[in-house]
Amino acid sequence: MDIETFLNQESARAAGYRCGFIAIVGRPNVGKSTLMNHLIGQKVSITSKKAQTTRNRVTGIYTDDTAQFVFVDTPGFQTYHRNALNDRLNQNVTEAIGGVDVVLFVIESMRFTDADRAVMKLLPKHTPVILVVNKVDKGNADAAALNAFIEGVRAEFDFAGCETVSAKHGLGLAALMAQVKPYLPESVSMYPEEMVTDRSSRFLAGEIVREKLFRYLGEELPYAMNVEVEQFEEGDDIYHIYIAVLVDKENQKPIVIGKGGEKLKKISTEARLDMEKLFGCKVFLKVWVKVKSGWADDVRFLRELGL
Ligand SMILES: Nc1nc2c(ncn2[C@@H]2O[C@H](COP(=O)(O)OP(=O)(O)OP(=O)(O)O)[C@@H](O)[C@H]2O)c(=O)[nH]1
Ligand SMILES: [Mg+2]
Repeated sequence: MDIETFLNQESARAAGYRCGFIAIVGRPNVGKSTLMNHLIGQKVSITSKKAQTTRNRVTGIYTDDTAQFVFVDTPGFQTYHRNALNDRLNQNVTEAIGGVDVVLFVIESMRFTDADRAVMKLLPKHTPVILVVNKVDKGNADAAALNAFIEGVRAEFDFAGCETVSAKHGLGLAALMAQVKPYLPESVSMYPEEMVTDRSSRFLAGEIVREKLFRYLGEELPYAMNVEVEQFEEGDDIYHIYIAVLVDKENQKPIVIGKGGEKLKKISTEARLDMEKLFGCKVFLKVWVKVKSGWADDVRFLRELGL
């Protein structure tokens, strides 16, 4: 093949290539982060049974020969409790909806609540919105009931399309991608092919620990906590990562640490395994608990526990 033919072929390919942004929105706990992770085939956004697991916008990038999909996972839109944290979360969502090419509005199969409706009212009028009915694996309805449910929701907003999926089990995801693709603008890719998120490894490491706190602590506690990645060193074949769990009150510390350090050990072991999978190398991880004010005491406390 001569160079001219080659260049013509290349520009023809570039001409058909698509690349764009897709926001994933919905009330807390409908499965937005699970959906994004399964769409891109990598776990970059944390998930749990508890509402408001996602606190920050996280992108997930999927690239193939024909298109690059840049998904933006958002915190579950809060409609009831007004406080500073929720205001910030909601602002994040509104901003995310602003600059994208497509919006995925995620709801749960057979459940359309006032909170869902409140989010729906904020959906953009001039950007295509696809209704994603998630968790169909729960099998809580026959086909006729599910269709009637979907018709009801579609009557309330002018959706560009609809797809029933199970994010958790990967059902309907290829069809959803196919629905999204025509709405992405023709453009060359914006991110390198191998990139799966625009978030740093350091940020993702902190998020993974936060996920384990959400999964292994009781109802209220994880909301009152934060994590701080104090050190993050990328070696050639091992990463050294030091993360502090910040709690408000002294009496919360033993709950995170658990009897004989059991709970903290479980949290850090699981976090380390997830990190090794995500970063593709060995990880040395140290997690400890810190009351925001009294960090010197913590060292003593952990020593007493033999950690
Ligand atoms: N059965 C079933 N469960 C699912 C499915 N998708 C998500 N879940 C579960 O729903 C819960 C919430 O999932 P997340 O992905 O964290 O939900 P989210 O919408 O990101 O939640 P926030 O970030 O808190 O707004 C988790 O326990 C998931 O395992 C699904 O397709 N089927
Ligand atoms: Mg989430």
